[in-house]
Amino acid sequence: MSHALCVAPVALSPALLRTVLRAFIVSLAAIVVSSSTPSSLSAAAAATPRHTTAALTTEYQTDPVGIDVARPRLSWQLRSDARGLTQAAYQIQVALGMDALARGDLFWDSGKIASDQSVQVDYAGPVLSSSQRYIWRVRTWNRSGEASDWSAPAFWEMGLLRPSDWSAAWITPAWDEDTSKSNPAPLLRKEFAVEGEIRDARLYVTSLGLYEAELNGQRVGDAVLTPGWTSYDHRLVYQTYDVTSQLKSGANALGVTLGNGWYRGPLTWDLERNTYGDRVALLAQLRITYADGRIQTIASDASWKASTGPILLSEIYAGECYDARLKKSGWSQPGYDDRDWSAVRVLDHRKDILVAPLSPPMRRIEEIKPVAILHTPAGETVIDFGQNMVGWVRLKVHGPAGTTVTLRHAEVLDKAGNFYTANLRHAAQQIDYTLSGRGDETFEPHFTFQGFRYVAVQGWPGEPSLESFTGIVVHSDLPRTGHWESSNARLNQLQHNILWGQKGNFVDVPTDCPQRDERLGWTGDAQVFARTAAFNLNVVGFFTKWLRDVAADQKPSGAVPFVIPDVLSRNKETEGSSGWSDVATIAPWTLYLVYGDRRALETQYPSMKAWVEFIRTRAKGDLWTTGWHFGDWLSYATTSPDYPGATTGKDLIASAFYAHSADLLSKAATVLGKADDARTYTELFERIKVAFNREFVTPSGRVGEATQTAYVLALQFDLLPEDKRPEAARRLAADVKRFGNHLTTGFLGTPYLCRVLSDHGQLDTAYALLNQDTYPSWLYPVSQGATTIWERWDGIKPDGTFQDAGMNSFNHYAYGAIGDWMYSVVAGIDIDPAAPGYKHLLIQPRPGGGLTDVRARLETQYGQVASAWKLADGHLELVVEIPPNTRATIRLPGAARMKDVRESGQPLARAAGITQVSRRDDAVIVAAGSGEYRFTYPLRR
Ligand code: RAM
Repeated sequence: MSHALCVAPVALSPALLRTVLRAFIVSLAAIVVSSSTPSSLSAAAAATPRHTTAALTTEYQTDPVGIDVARPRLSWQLRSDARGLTQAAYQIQVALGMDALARGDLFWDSGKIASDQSVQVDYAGPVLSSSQRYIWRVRTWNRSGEASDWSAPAFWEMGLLRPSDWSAAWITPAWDEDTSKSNPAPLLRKEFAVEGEIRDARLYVTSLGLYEAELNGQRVGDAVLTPGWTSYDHRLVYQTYDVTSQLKSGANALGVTLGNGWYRGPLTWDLERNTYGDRVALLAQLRITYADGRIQTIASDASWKASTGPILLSEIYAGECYDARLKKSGWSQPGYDDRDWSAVRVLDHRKDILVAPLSPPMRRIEEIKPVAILHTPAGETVIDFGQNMVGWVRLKVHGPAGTTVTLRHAEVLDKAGNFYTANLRHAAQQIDYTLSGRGDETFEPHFTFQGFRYVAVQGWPGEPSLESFTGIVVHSDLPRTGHWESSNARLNQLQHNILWGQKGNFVDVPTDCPQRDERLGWTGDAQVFARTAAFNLNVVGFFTKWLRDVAADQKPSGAVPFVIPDVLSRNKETEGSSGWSDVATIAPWTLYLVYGDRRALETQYPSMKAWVEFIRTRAKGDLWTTGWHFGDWLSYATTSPDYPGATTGKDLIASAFYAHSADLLSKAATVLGKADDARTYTELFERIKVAFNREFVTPSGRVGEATQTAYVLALQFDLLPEDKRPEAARRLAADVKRFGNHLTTGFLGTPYLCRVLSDHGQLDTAYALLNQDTYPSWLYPVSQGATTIWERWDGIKPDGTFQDAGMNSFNHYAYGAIGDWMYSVVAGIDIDPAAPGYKHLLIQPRPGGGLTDVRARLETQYGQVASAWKLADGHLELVVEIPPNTRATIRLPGAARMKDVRESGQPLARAAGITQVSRRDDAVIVAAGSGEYRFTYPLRR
């Protein structure tokens, strides 16, 4: 077996405002006003409970250290056991220390503000200073005028706000390198003395390339693959660590290992090196504040020393080659003899691009124990982790010095049960670990990650056992917010696969895939998945950060590149592609809907507008019929002469997205109070619609080539006149049925397929698609044992062979966009665009598809929302949880008469927290305040 890596690095090589929703709200309002039998139950709601104020966050984070937002937004939650709690007023106090807060020596006091706003309240005090910590607390008043106690104090701490705050210099090892190949990872070190009692200490640090810092032999922080990936030409993130407890009096040492990462390691299928620069470098600044107020700064400068260590090669795609015999024991501790180390040199590089993180860093999130050791027909020893995962393997090994253990990583075994790596293309995903021979050795790689379920082991000293291997799951540390479960095990597996597709690809950047020589921030994939992503994990910081990179990499023409960070058309022109570049409008609007984040919308607005204006320069007669587009990527294709496949015309797709982006821009302009723009883009949207109908819609209601995606886009983007919608939906449903309840959609049509059907009276067809388990369908991969979402509907074909190895990822979240429908329609947790961020909730489950039990919950900024329904003996039970300071409109499906409905065993009229009840079609509609409600009723036959 050859250890190619060690010897010669191989040629490593939102959804939008929905028509129906709107119609629903409008008609609901009408019903509440006009219904002949409205029950006004406000008396029951008037009793207001005692409450507390808790869960304080600043810029969505708990006690963040090192932020650079000039006016941080403060949020809190109200808590109470009783129903119907809303906030009537709040007061925020900020002080420069705990003692000052206790003394009432305040930096800012908002005073009592009459407002029900409890999330994203702008700090409005004096200007904030670099490195300063601000302690804050809040109290709230309910509608009865009762105040909560003050919350427990929370804090935020500012990072380095100005380039001039950095006294550190960029440094790189002084030696020359052949940058046409991978080089060993450099170690940089510096000793310094601490004299006096330390109050606190912070390390501000970043790198060109990746870094891992150590203080006195101990790792700094638990983030990995820092500083993450941004549009490095314009924005480079630095991290701030509280290292107070890692320092000691007397001699100390700081050591940093640098890796190539995305900065200069091989990237894309062309394995291009040195994308952003050809030298790795460090920028580090340690700020020690002594008890007596003195400040000492230890900064990267020409006095540092450099050497190399055990990491001979570490690249994102290629893996790592580590020789433990080369470890420099004690190198990041004081007293280490570095006389033979090289000098460093100062590198000229910008500091005005440094920004504090907006998104949590990547971390080791969980550990997976392997389930089996396999011996393949080809004679390989393969560890099966039972889950397609992303991260790396921690191995524990004991053996003679110089033994090299090789781990290769793969997502699947082939039909014969052999290890299969062809779909990785040039990504070697290989770890070579050479033992030091000193006792039990534990190893994890450093500047790389792998996408895998199976690991082939070679060179193991003796027999490997399962205990020797642990899968370390790595991704951006985004809090889990959503849970979805049902009575159907296969749908639960689908939900699991969606979540794992997200875990595997939310690696600081939303990537298409985590395993082959790609792993790029494909805009189309991110666009289609954003809304689903926001159910599973809290992605607000993650997308806010990435959208800044979208804007940063947007071309002067307004065109948005295919991938962000843009490594495909960096320094080149590009036109973007419909459905991909529209991420510039769709994602900010999604953040606004899901998190009510007006600031993200405001920040992105110029980018949104530039994108729409770019299309305008390319459009002809209000249709976008020029340029090159990906189209409905990977839609159903066949060689059957009878049915050519589901190819939707690119002119139609591009024009539909042009309309949609103009529509979202006009909505954003309205929210932001830009009246002129709102008018301009509403008119543009209307004109595109007219042109779209003229060009693509026949008098009898056929849209384009009558593909599923054509109907889906036309309906979802609100392009058809009202009288044509039912017919379009009917034709769509008929097409689905004609193909035996199969979908034929690709990346662009799939996300909205079920939504459009259920919104337009075709719920049964939507469920038939969801339950389908033969190709093409969501459950087909599940039936093949998938543990993540596949790139293609038939990554593994029914005969067990694989799709084209050139493009066959088994961890590609795009088709997981069905998750949105599972949460918002099946479980029924939906957003009112007029009160975004779940301030006004729409709970409107749509039972069907043979399901008898569905439970979903979502952690919002206000607290937990839950919707769980059960069907038994012709009765429905719906348990709903509404967080404090929000209200909900709850639709009880299939409830014919108000008087049949019980809430916690009581008639509705007696239920606390319920303010209004009305009836519409086959449902009873309940308006409620916060609290948990248990509705039961017989279903209409
Ligand atoms: C593939 C990517 C991605 C898709 C593009 C068009 O290479 O994997 O998913 O958006 O092509």
